[in-house]
Amino acid sequence: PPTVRLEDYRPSDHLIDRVELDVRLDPHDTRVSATLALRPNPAGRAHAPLVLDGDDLTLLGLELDGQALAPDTFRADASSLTLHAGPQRPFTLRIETRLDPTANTRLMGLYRSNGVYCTQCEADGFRRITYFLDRPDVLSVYTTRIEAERAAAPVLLGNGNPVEAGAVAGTDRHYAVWHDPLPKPAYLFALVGGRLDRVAKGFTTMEGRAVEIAVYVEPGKDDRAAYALDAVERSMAWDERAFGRAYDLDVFNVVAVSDFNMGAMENKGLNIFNDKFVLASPDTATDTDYAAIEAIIAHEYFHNWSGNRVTCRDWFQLCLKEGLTVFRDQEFSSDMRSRAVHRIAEVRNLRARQFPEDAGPLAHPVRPKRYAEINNFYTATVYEKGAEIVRMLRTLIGETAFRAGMDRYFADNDGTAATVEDFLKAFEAVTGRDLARFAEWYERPGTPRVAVSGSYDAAAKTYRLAFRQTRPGAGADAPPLVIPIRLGLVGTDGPLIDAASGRVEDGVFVLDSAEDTLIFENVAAEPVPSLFRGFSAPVRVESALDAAARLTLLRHDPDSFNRWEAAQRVALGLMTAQVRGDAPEEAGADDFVAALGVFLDGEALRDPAFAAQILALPSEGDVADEIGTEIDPDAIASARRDLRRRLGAGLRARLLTLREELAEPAGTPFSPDASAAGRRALRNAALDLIAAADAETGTALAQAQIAAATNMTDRLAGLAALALLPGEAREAALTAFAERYADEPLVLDKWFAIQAMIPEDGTVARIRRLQGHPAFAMTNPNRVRSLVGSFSLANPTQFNRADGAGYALVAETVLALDGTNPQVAARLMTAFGPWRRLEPGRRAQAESALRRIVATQGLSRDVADIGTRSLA
Ligand code: DPP
Ligand code: ZN
Repeated sequence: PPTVRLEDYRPSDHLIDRVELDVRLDPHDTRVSATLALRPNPAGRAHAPLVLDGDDLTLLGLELDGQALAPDTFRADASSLTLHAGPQRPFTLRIETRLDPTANTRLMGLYRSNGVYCTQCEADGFRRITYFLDRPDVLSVYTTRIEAERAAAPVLLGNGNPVEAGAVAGTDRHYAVWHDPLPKPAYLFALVGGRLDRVAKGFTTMEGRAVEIAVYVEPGKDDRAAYALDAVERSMAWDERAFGRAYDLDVFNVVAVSDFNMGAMENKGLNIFNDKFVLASPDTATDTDYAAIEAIIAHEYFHNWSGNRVTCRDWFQLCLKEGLTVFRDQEFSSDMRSRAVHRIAEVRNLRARQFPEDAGPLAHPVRPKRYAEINNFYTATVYEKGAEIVRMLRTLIGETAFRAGMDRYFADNDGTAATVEDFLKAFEAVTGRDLARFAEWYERPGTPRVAVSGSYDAAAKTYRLAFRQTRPGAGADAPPLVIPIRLGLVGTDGPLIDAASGRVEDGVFVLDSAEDTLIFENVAAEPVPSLFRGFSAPVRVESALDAAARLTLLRHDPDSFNRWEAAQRVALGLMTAQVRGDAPEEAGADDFVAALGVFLDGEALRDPAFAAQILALPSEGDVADEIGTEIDPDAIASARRDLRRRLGAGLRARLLTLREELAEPAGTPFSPDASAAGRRALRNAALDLIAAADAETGTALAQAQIAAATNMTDRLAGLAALALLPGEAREAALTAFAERYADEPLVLDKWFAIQAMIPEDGTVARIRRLQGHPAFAMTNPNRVRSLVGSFSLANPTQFNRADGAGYALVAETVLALDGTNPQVAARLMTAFGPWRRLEPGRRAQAESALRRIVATQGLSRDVADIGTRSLA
């Protein structure tokens, strides 16, 4: 496939100032009339032909300034429309196309989801609606008239503000006209038509604008929309407070649809969501779901400024809006919930998804330099590492300067399509700093390593910390990165060490050379260094701290993140030692159990959410990532099982008591807030460990919890605990759950996922059976991700079965899906990413599955691209 390169960027030869769309919706014969006000771009080439993008389009009519075009003046096919000589003056082009939304299984462009007409245009779906300059640096003002049969689509929504609506005389059809006054790229276009229920509330912006916020859901589900509606309101208020950003239209609409490739989409004034991230009720949504809804509602809303008002010049700049907006939604969630606990969740996610990506064949810079298929670059690297870069920038320049820089960025780039350079320029302007070297973070793939060693001089009362940074695959001449290291010293017996080093400012040391040494003066006793507090940079830290020193940090570090990190490192050390067959760390494990016991006694009830994080061991993936090569997932799973068993046995009495203490008194009304969720999380973390050590008690507790559950979090945690305990009880609970939620696809997704994650030999066969379940559908991305995605990403022993049966299952699914929905197929395939790090037998099996996919005729560009890069 042709490769697009960053260095080849040039401005469009033409601009489109205004777009008037007339869309007559019909299940199979939708007509789109697009009137485009075009003109030559002064920054483009003169006399260039006009080449409009198309994808799978049927052209019905074409007029230039009201005149039908002579056949020899243009060429049109399914994927482009070329005017051989575009006029050297402003002109109007009217294009009529025909679409079949029902046949659109790719879920890009205009399609139907459960009978609802909806659109998805990012990154390049608008060209599936009409021929267009489908690139993010062409900004236009849109007016959209939508027409449909009234009974089939009583609700008609577009971008911007509603202008007019009415009946189409003499028919059973009606129409609505929407106008979006703010110029936008085509990828932010959207429309919706369907039977939908609505919940709404008013909001007055800090500028005094009255806004009507509405959430639209499938009929009968309006009682599940309240939380999303509330999250929109809180997001609007927060963006005013935290970033001075006010909403800019009279209405803000959110629509939930059941078939959606991504989580959600930030179309101007009309966000379209995967219903999984809107619908919530205590009986159907877990605390994790509530938190995800809050975060994604916020994310899409925040795009209104970071993405829409200031958009991207080209798709290489995707992190400009995504990394920044993830950072913004993380800050929002931190303010709504517990900052420390949220930071832990962010880092868990980064390590689970981005670190492996960055260590494998699909690694790419946060700002990629080339792509064959842009849809494959909506990655953890662009999003999550992109957010970490913004966070580091704030750490480097401080909160006040950061806010000033953000204000400057919005002011200087409002209404334009910007670049990463424009972003950094704003911060250079307000700080007077040169950020050229910091910008290196955007340019190179790979997770940097920072090795740190400390030495104490008792006579001189000095403590030296030596740092050395390296980057995987970077040549000797690669410039060092600018790495902010938030740090401090902790005394072994508790009190903080108040030592000074002139090079630590506000707790932050900036490592900007390959090697450097910090010297602390007046250090009364040997300290334990607390490094990268709050995970101040997305690096791997190598330090020789022993378990005792780490347990000191668990006890005494004032930085919560590093307390958690210390416990994680000790657990990782114990598990990797077992996997490598190093001397069995009996004593080490006992010390760990004892330290957790002390921790629980002192703090479990004070901050249950944090305690739940401390109890949750690093995942099998974390252990694999730590080991790095010749990975044997069975050995890792067994080491992790052993450690969980040991914790469960050693802490049993405490965990049982905690479960009692944390139980909600009967009749307590459900609250999804962070503190109630934290109590449930700890109670369920306790259940998990108890069951790991004692199947009988675990079964009884889980069954009782399911029977008494008043919310999905507890019910599902009970089921998840049982899922790890083979036998009758598990199968009976699974059956009962499926019966109870037979009509709830989103809940059955959890049921699919729980079964897909069972770490037993029978799981591949179970999944094949479930693929025939009436609730499963290959056409629905949520179903596929729940059943097959959960398997490939969260069941390491079974996906990586030594006999290759797990790989075969996923490969088959990728191929089965590729013809209908290549985007989701390609995403599923990324699970093969770490294949080279496996032990030789599995590596060969994974490689042959990949090669089978790649050798298949007629692959989509999406899957071919992932396949080629994975094998490169
Ligand atoms: N809708 C996706 C997101 O918000 C892509 N823009 O991240
Ligand atoms: Zn986004």
